[in-house]
Amino acid sequence: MSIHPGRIHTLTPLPYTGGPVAYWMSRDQRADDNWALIHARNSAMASRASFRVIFTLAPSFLNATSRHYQFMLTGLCETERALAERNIPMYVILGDPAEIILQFIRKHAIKLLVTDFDPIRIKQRWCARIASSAAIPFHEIDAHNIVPCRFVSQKKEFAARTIRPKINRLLDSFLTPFPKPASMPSANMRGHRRNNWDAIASSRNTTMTAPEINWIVPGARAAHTRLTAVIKTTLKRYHHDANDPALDAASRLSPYLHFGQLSAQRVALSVDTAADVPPEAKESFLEQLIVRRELADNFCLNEKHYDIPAGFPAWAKRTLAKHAKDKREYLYTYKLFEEAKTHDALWNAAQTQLRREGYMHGYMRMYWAKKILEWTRSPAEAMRIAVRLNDTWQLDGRDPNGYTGIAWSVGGVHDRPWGEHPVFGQIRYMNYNGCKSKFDIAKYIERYGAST
Ligand code: FO1
Repeated sequence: MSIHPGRIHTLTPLPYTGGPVAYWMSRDQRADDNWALIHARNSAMASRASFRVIFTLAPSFLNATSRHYQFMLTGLCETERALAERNIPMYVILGDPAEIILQFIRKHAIKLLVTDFDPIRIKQRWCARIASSAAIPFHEIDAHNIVPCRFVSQKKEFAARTIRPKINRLLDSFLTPFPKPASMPSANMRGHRRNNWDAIASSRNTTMTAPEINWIVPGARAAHTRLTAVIKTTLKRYHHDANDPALDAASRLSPYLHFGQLSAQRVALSVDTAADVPPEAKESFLEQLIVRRELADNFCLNEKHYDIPAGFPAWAKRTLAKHAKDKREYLYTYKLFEEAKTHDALWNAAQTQLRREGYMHGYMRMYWAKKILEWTRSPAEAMRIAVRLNDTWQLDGRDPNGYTGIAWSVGGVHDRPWGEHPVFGQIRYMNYNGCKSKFDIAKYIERYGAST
């Protein structure tokens, strides 16, 4: 079964007339439920050609630390095993991704290159460099979104309410079951040696053993186990509890989704068919999973300044400029923020959860980012600090969801003007007392208060 043409974005418009195929895996780091892999494998099978998967491990990646590499590499190691069971060799090669891919194409006489879709600029640049040098067909497949990002809208969407109907109209065409996994002929594995994961891990000064973050187990299998558990337990009350940091009832699937160890489409299919879950719980969950995440990809693809104030809407730029000279009651450096040393116990608790778990509850992410706006000299400095903290400490950092969430909090992206406040202007305001009325902040502070 071929994939929906709406998922295919042709980066190099040359015809594929047979010959070795390579899938350059990057965002969607899984063997199952992966449209990019399915497209590449189908193309190879149709012309009885060889098929290889390659992951290029860049020297560094947007402030990623050992906790991210430990999580990602453990997942990639599991994916290598799952692919090998289907006679699909997976190469993990260290170095500059564009250089590695161009060498790989030459070495294996690759005649079709497939990669997965990722709107963040570093990836778009890697693809542009390869597309300008490799004279072979090069396809980018959206394996991350249920409704492909480039298909659902060709412009920067204003808000969830403008993209939601466009997504909903197309869900029936795209929220479809995945084809059964198919194996390549055993000859396809000929001569392939497994990757040396200890050497790869030590290149990141991490190990493949002790999990740095112990509330979550990396990898596709663990992702499915967690999804099943969420559907059996917290999903039922998602519409009531998900927004309450003290209850901690969110799915916590975001690290699996970020590293592509779990497919959002698989999650949606499972939630859709879940028994005895109230429709409003499903709807509220799918709104976050589908509309919010696809809006984030739309923003990062269509707004090149997605992580600086230049990407804010005009009304937000105006109101923030009007309040640029407002007195800041508190001013903190990156270090004081990072070490959770502000005057605000609730903010410090959120930052401590972030340090300790590599995760922060969605509601607290908004408060956390908005206070950085309030306690820094300018929105530009606030964005620099929030993005850097998010990329350095969140397991699911370095992701369109993170950049867009921060731009929403600090710069009113996808939001509207609210009542006027010092520093914020008409950017939606949040404060300690507002949180106090929303949830049991004493419980949250008590859990994370003692900063480690
Ligand atoms: N993708 C790659 O293709 N190569 C890498 O070396 C790489 C490292 C990496 C480290 C941390 C992290 O959070 C993501 C990383 N990714 C890498 C990209 C990731 O898979 C996602 O595609 C993007 O971060 C999401 O847009």
